Amino acid sequence: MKKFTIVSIVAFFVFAVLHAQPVPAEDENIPHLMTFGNKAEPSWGDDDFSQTFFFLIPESFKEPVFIRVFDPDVGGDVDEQNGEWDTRITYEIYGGAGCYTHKDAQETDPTGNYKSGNLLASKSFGQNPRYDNNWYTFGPFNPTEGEYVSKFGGYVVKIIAEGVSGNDGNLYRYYLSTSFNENRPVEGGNAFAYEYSFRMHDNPTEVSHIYPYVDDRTITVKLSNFDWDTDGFIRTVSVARRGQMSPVSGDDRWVEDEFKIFDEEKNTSLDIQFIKKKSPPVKNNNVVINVRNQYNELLPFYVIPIGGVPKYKYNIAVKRKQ
Ligand SMILES: [Ca+2]
Ligand SMILES: [Ca+2]
Ligand SMILES: [Ca+2]
Ligand SMILES: [Ca+2]
Repeated sequence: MKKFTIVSIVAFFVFAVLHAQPVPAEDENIPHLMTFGNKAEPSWGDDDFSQTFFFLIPESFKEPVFIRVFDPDVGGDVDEQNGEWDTRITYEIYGGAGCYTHKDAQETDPTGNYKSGNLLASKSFGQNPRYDNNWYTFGPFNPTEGEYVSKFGGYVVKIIAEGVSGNDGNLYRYYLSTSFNENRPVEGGNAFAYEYSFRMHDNPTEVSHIYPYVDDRTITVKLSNFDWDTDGFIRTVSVARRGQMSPVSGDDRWVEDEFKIFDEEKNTSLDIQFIKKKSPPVKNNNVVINVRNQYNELLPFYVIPIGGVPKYKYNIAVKRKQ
């Protein structure tokens, strides 16, 4: 069965060639990633001031790639001010052996050797009008500078954004591109994280999503959410679930929800939906989410969900009730 998982992931790379690689991606409908300076109170919505993403580049792709960051600075437009602008954010890009496979790199907290691998590039930003509401580009990188991971059939590069001073909120996005100046998708590329720290929409009619991939070893999952400010509810949809509600956290709190995985959900993605409260609307809501299995391992959230966005299948539900 394990073999099947590997085959299905490789097949995914072969067929999912048309999507772009904005992070967050279109199907997620998440406005921005969020990382605060390390002097902020966690009640602003970031528990650890560090966020890791992995980019996947299929083995078949031989051209140089660039990692572009939108609004990398902390000031001016987009960002969240707390007193004076006094925050610095450092972006570090790692490749080479262990950048993905080291176990500390696959955890939620910035502890141990989570900066595993070779440092390929780094840059630090404070308030910087030149990159405010604009793009900064890292690279070019040769895909083989990443770590080859056979189960993905390609190379993995890691980027860590970390608030190294100050208490303001950095909002930003990424794009894995073939171009220095423009956002051009890498054919068959993808990106994933084990924990998302992000900004919800202000508009209460917008629904954001993440898509954790459930492999065939998964029996139960534990969904943890932080600092949701009691903003609506979290709903899980899958091939076998029409819409299961989970509780959301209040200010500066973690809340967990654990549930069993159905056989039909193995080797598919879940669609975890963040549905905002209609009134009073919660604005500037920064939140954190992760999902673990029964072994306490984290499930990856792919920006382009593996197997596509899952659709509830009535037939599966009927079969389950018989
Ligand atoms: Ca400040
Ligand atoms: Ca800015
Ligand atoms: Ca920013
Ligand atoms: Ca919040």
